Amino acid sequence: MKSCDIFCNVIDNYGDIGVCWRLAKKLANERNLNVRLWIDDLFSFAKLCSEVDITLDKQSCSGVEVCLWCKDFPEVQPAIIVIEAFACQLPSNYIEAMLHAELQPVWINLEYLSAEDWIQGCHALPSPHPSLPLTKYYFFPGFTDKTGGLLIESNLLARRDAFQSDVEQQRVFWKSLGVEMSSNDTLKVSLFAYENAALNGLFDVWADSPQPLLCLVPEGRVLPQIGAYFGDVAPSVGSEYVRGNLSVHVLPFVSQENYDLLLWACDVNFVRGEDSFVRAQWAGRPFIWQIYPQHDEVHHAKLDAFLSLYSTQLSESAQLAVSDLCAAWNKEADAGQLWSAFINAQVELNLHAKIWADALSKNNLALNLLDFCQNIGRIRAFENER
Ligand code: TRH
Repeated sequence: MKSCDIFCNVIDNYGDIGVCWRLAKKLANERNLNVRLWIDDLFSFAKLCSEVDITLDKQSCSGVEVCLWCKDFPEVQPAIIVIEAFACQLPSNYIEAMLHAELQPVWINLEYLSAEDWIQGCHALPSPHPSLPLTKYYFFPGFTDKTGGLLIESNLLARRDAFQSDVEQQRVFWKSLGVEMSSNDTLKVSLFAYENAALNGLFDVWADSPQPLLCLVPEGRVLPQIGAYFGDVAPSVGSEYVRGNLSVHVLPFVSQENYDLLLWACDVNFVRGEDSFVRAQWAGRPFIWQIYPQHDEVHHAKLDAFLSLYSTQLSESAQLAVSDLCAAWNKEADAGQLWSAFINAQVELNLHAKIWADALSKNNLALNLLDFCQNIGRIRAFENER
């Protein structure tokens, strides 16, 4: 059986482990690999996977061997495929072991997702180690077929469609979260965000909107701001607020599987970072992306690159509605005044979101990665024979 070691260094938030965990499950459960996930922060991991016991250095979760990545890294036999996520530094004794392995592992650096053009030229490039006879390969997730594609589980879109067309499944889901869904014409909006000064303006507009709006907020960084808006110093899971036509419900931070259901069940999703941004696209519903802010401001170029790719097939008015609201949300400017244009484009955005997800789903990251590793393995075997 093929084996794979995935190394995950949690920098902050949940994106690093969110992506690694998804990839680990996919390779173990759908591609039958022996997967070890080395992670240096079990606390963050436990937030999105309730199976995890933070007191254990080694445990099995959903078919994956989860190991605490500690300073004194144990002597282990490297796997056939070694994935360092987001350029994290592998332990030196592990690199040493790769050097001496009978079959040299295929060493992959799984990069951050971007829609920028340059990644198409860098995807799959080799990067020879500066001093050792080892080569690592860059693997870039992305939106075009010149990139590594995106992580998607098998049948995900069919499961999504079944859920979205089944009122009973949705009712059971809302009930499991403790949410009373009062009327069908309520617009449901999920809000997963970093702190954002544009929130108050948006809430003001939602409170005055002709259509009732229910905003579902998973527990997280934006919570104090929500509390402040409604004059509550201690907002927490289960808190509910009402102003005009706006109701807000604070949800727990749910499992990744349930987070998908939340995105599928809502009409509009505010997402952030990397993984929730991808999941919002699989949801096939309009979304607003808050990109992970970087000190050198390079994230604005990343945002523009995505928006221009995403909106190519949209009418001019829908393009503007999406890009203006996204830009305002990311610049923490007045997003409220842009809401009505966005929601007026809802029918077109819904249609487009489904077509977009279908097209992207053909470029499956895990399958591409395995094909790539197999090719490298073949080339090496061929070179050894010569
Ligand atoms: O948490 P994030 O802001 O992560 C960020 C980004 O990945 C960023 O690129 C990276 O540099 C930085 O971390 C270090 O957002 P992201 O990527 O959406 O990850 C959130 C994960 O949490 C995702 O896997 C979905 C999951 N999630 C749940 O499982 N349950 C929930 O209730 C919610 C809201 C999210």
